[in-house]
Amino acid sequence: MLILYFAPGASSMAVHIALHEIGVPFERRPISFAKGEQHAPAFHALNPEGKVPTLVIDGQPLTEVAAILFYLAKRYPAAGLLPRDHIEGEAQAISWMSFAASTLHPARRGGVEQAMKVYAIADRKLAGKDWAIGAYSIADIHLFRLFWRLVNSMSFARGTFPNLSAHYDRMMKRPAVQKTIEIENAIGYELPE
Ligand SMILES: N[C@@H](CCC(=O)N[C@@H](CS)C(=O)NCC(=O)O)C(=O)O
Repeated sequence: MLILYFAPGASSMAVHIALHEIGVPFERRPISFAKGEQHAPAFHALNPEGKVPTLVIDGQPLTEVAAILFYLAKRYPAAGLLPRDHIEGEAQAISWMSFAASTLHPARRGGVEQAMKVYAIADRKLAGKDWAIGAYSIADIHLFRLFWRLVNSMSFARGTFPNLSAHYDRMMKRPAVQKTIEIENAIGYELPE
């Protein structure tokens, strides 16, 4: 049994997309940031950091986008979210997700200049590729959610990130992405600036 604790538009959106890609049944538990539900003791018992995503797997909480995406890709290999029996491909996906979590995710808080600098690096890393590691994977889902947040929170000239923008358009065509956005939009976004 899988239970996803999430907030619309937050980091948890990546896990929500992956669950729709896989098509596995799961229970949704929205967390309202406006009501401060991430600080509730019952939620801290699952994730002492008080952050989403938290995925409860048969009663056991798993935190951090990269770890949850990795778990889902390995647990449900038929979804094709990681290359099979290809350790180099898996390592490339982990490399992208580490870069996403440690460099892209905190960049917005560092201001426009910092964000532009690190997203330019991501854009260069994507040059000549449809997908981050060549074939579609969890790395694309992680990358997309972060760029989606940037696009919806900072204004920059069209054409600033041609490769990321093309990747964004490719991702927006995926039914799992469309379904996630539709569900999260219906609940309502309560994200900080
Ligand atoms: N390193 C974590 C970051 C998760 C994270 O920062 N989640 C934010 C939303 S994007 C959150 O839950 N914030 C609630 C809060 O800080 O009160 C991951 O990759 O999963």
